[in-house]
Amino acid sequence: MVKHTATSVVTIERFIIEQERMFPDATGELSGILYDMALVGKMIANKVRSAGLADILGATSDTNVQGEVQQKLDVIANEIVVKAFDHGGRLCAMASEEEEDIIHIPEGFRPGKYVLLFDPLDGSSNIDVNVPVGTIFSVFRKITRGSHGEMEDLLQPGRRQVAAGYILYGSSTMMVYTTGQGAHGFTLDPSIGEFLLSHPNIRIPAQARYLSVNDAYEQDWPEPTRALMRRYRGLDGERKALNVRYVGSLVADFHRNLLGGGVFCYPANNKSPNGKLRLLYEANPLAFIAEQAGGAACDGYGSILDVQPTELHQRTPLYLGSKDEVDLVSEFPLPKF
Ligand code: AHM
Ligand code: MG
Repeated sequence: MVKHTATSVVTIERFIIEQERMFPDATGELSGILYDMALVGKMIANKVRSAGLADILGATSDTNVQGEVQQKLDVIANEIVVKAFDHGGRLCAMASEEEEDIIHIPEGFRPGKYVLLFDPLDGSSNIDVNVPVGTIFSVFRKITRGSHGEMEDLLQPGRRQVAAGYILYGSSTMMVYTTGQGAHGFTLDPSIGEFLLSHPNIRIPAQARYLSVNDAYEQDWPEPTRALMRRYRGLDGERKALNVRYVGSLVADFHRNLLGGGVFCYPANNKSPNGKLRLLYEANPLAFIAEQAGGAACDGYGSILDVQPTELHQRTPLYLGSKDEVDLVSEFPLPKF
């Protein structure tokens, strides 16, 4: 028998297998979803890396050299995810920020016992200016009885997620995920095409350094939101100011605050009474990771993970990151619009 010597190089595959072994009844299906997500991450990373080359390589405005209509990267990323998951036998339904309706598993393929919700390329308006973007995903166990997935399976409170994570296409490509056993980060080594464990058991620093908010909306915020932001900025004399950092790509903003300590805010405002971000594709998965890393997430009224969704593309105000900063929100009575 081959004896493995101890090594500090842990591939994502090995890590997933070792986590699965802690659950003797595990069937390996959830592990399979995580591997497939890592593969999807590599495929989308590949597309994102060459995004700026599309014009140079002979494409005209809408049509490429083969006469095919050029697709936008978020549409390509969406197809990559759907094709990677629709035939694997692990999912019974999907929902994507890019698609209006529930995505069913095609006829002829065995449906599995999980559902996947995802934002294939979040922050995609940043692609044109070479700013990091990300893929976000959320997995639930099916709760209805039939073999096919239904809307009810997709509309579950975030507290019931069995896995969630994101892939950040930044200066390096990273995948961060949780299955409820801590949040773990892996960095893609492009020379070997493997995600390697680089950030085991991430803990968000309790001492926050950053505030991420788009204060161009300040004129539309209600007074309690303005007061909360003044507190974060140290303008009311109650505390030291946080540094403001806002990329405009949620995954990048969240990732920085997860590693460095901070709070991301997308408050409700007079013009967008539920903010902008989507509960199912953005807020829930990042809230699960934040909590697993010792942080928190709320919508201004309660925990994000306790919200019962009513529709697929539901928006939610979002305060996400270091626990003390998120808890501070409850001291400011934000009105419901
Ligand atoms: P998208 O899903 O259409 O890409 O929009 C989501 C993005 C987030 O990544 C980011 O946090 C937010 O939109 C920024 O919005 P704004 O420009 O209003 O500050
Ligand atoms: Mg998005």
